Amino acid sequence: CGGGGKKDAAKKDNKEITIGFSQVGAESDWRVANTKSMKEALSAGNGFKLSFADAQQKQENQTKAVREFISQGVDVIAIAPVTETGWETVLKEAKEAGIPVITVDRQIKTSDDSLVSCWVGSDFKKEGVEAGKWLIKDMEKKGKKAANIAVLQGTIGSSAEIGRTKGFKEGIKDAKDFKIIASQTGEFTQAKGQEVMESFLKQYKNIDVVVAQNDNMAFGAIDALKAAGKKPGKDVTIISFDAVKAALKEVQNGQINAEFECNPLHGPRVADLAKKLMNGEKVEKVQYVEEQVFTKDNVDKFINERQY
Ligand code: GYE
Repeated sequence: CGGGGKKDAAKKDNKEITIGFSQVGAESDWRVANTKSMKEALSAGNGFKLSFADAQQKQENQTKAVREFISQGVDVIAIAPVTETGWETVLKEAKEAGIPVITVDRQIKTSDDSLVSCWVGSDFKKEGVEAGKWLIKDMEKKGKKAANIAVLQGTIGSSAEIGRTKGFKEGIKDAKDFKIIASQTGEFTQAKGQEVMESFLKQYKNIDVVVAQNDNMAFGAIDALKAAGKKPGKDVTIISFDAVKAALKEVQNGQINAEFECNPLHGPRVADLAKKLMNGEKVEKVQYVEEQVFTKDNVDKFINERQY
């Protein structure tokens, strides 16, 4: 497949790749697993020297971090972007400095395709569509035609939120009596998820379904529902995204009805892309990872191998 000569040369030189990684934050279990995977794969033992920056869920911190990476003169920049937009200026600066940018997990929207070398992550819209379709089937099984749905959205403007919101609406579009009666951001955190769910429960007495756009918000919603005297998973159907181990346990014990998997283990994928870019090899511009759905019917088979 070509490029082998250069790779060997790089190995012989034993030249490490310096890489700056701007991470969203530490808002969720998913994110913590993602950070661990990135740090492990981009380690010295693997031929990397990593500068890691936690943006604490603020894009302005990411802009600063990227500028810092540029002034350090790193070989590659990796970004897990908080939001999709607002990147144009700083990405142009990286391009002018000749530093390739890999985006991972969430995506960036730019007018100029060449500002990002490649992206690897999940198909968030597909996850949302699958969740909607699953709900239609589940309600059919229960003999219910109508459903009042409350959505706990992730960080507004992040591609995970945008995709899951759009996809879910698309997934339920044929179910005329499914109504999204409430929708608000819980910022992908457990605390905010709980707070928003509490306020939903005060405002609406008739919530049949909660769609939490990540597991930590689902955990918060479960606590809020219990405090309000409701049985999560029974009185109210709970749908969630990520499928971290603690959430799979909730599927086992019936408090979450369906989990739409989102894979956080991107470290080795980014390491591979960075090495290829440095060797002048071709990389795939867009790479979606495979994921699955977990319910009580199949969760037992998978829970033990879950590392995060
Ligand atoms: O679902 C959530 C995290 O962007 C896919 O961000 C990621 C999302 C994930 O905080 O738990």
